[in-house]
Amino acid sequence: MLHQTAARRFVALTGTVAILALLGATSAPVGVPRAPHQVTISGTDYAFVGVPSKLRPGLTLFAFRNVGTVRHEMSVARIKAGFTPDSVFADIKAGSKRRNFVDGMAAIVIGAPGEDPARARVAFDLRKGETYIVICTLKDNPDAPQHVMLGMFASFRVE
Ligand SMILES: [Cu+2]
Repeated sequence: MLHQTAARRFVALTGTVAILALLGATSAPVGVPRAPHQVTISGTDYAFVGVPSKLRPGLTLFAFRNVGTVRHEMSVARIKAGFTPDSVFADIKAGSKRRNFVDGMAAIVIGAPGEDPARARVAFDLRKGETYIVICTLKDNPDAPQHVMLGMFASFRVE
C-alpha cells in the first residue's frame, strides 16, 4: 500500500517535469539568441542575383558572392515609411541623398571578384512589415556611374 502511493507520487512528479521540459523546448528561452537565417546573394556586372522577394523577421546573415569581374558592394538598408523600391530608385536616379529614404544604418559588405562568400558576410536584424533595398554604390572609375544605376538594385519585404 505504501509502495503504491509512493509510486503514484513519482509518476505525478515525472509527469510535471515532462510537461515543463516540453514547454521549455517549444518556447524560446529569454536572452539566448536563435541561429540567424542565412541568405547568399550574388553580384554580377551589374545585377544582384538570388535576392528573395520575401524574408522572415529576425537576425539574418547575408553572405555576398561576387561573380563579376570588378569589385562590388552589397549594401542592405531599410527604407523609410512612405517609400517604395520604385520611388527610392527614382530618388537615387534624381541624385537624392541616401539619408532621405533610408532608415537607420545600412549593412554593407564589399566583395572582390571570386572572394569566398564566407569571408564577405554581414548580419542584419530584419523587422516585420518593412521593405529593404540591396544596392551597390561602387563605381568603376571616378567618372563612371554608380553600379546601382547600371542595374545593381534589388529589394525584399519582411513578413
Ligand atoms: Cu557593384
